[in-house]
Amino acid sequence: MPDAELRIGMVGHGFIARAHTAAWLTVGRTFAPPLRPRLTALAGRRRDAAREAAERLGWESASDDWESLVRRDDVDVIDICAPGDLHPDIAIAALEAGKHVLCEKPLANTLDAARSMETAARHAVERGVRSMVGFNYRFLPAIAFAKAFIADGRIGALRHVRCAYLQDWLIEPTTPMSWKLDPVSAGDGVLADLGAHLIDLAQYLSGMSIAEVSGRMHVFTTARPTADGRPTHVIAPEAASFLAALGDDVVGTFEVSRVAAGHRNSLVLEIAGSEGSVGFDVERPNELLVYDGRLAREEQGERRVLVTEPVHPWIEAWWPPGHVLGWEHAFTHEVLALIEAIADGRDPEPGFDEGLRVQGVIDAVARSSRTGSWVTVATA
Ligand code: SOE
Repeated sequence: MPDAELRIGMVGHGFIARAHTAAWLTVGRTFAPPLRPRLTALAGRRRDAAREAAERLGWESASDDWESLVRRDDVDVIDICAPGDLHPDIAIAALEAGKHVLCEKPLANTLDAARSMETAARHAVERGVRSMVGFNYRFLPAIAFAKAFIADGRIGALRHVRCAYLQDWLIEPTTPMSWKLDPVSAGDGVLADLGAHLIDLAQYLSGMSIAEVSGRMHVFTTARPTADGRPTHVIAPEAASFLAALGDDVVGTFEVSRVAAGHRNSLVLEIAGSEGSVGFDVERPNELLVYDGRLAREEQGERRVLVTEPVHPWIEAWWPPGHVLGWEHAFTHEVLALIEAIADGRDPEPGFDEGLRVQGVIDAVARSSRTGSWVTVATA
């Protein structure tokens, strides 16, 4: 293992912070990263809860003060696992303090906030300070392999992007409010949360930008109790659907929901071209469904590719073929990409510029939902 440490400060200690913590702890045991992560400090809203989480997760210190954390001389990276309304203040303060930043998706809750973060990130690069957005699904081997497969022209000229990210944790009207339902902390709700992933994957896999959208957001349960029983009537969107034009000649259909009965965390996508298609389902994360239209017609059909060979992205460092990976392994690959970029003195991908592109699409879908018309995605 290298001598040089990369000292991490994390803001937040919810379930995604737990996934990031596992990734920081695992990356050095599985790969040979040029810098060794150290879990230096954790910050949360409440000191006692932060201290309990730090003890349980293995962080060396804990506080309720992210503003001091981003200024610590013994911290090199700030890993933001807090609600979206806090992303801009934390990221900009960290970048200005010379800390590299990993920020969970979506970049922010508004287009203007995302713009300010992307500007701060661009200025920070001039001081050798790097930033990255946590679009973790890019870092599953099957998705990275699909990206190369499509880029190699294996499905021909792209025609369709068809995707859905469906959950059902809100299907009960009595499920109480949480920060993910509050438009103040979570912006456009499910469109920002789950839609951000679909938008990023569509642009990443196709290599194209979503240029125009026509969409609709919806709230089914318009009044929910707060955790202490008080009624509340302001609920961020629980479902959204939209059509999209990508580049000049590709059509897209997108659906996200938190009330899709029977779907716990079902991210399903298909990219179809003139010569074939690739399909993915996060509930089968090691598999790609490949259709090759170039085969003789009598041999054609969708086949299952098990993406666990040593030649597949990241697999060689893990286990022998067929010893499958899970949802959490993507986060280890994500932090590995950040560590290697910092060590090499280059910008990691996806950067805040990609986060801003996604935010432009979220903003356009929300505007389309309010106006009922097609909306052009803002590009800057
Ligand atoms: C991360 O993989 C993720 O998709 C989060 O971004 C969602 O918010 C969570 O509901 C499921 O996991």
